[in-house]
Amino acid sequence: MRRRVWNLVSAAPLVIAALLAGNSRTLAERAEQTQASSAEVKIDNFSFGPTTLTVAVGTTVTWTNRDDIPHTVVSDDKVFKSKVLDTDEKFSFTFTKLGTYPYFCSVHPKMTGKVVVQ
Ligand SMILES: [Cu+2]
Repeated sequence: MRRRVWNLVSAAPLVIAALLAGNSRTLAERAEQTQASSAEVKIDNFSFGPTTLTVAVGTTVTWTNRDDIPHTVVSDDKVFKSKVLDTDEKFSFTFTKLGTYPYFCSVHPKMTGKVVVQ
């Protein structure tokens, strides 16, 4: 009987450590979600990279034109539309609804990409 009590007491630090570990993982996950609230697409060499970007609801996506040629970012469904972006200019849009958002460059319609909001 006395031995059983001692086992419980000696196990307590392990339980506390496990709880602390659980808490710190929760914090790490929260930090990850915070980081996921923005994402980047680079426009270079007549293409969007990544071509398909998957983000969480509420994410702000920023496109940056790294090409030496002007491009635009225009949603197929007219959900968003940038002005003509010169070299190093940016365009941002915040995705607040689930869905798949195909887009293209209106100057070069063969340039296409897609944002998937999960
Ligand atoms: Cu273009």
